[in-house]
Amino acid sequence: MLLLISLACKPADPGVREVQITAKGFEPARVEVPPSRPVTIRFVRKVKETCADAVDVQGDPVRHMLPLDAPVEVKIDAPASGELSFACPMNMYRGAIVVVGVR
Ligand SMILES: [Cu+2]
Repeated sequence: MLLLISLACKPADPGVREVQITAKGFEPARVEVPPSRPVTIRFVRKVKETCADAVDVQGDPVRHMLPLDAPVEVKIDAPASGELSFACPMNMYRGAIVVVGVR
């Protein structure tokens, strides 16, 4: 019983950030992460009609397809500072993974 309770109360994984793709693009378009740590960005496309049916993340050679309503996890290594951009294949909708905080 205690185990069940502790599982139910388990906080969301702090190493995961969720970005939804809506008719207006990536929301949030600015994702803050701690420096020099691996982080998972979970993209979820929530709208059927959008050109953001895939995402390119800076420094990642793989284009990640984003099926409707199916979360896609992209693992990145946050740099010590600065940011990594991400965008739809046409580079119309854009966002950034922004490093905040000190090492
Ligand atoms: Cu686009």
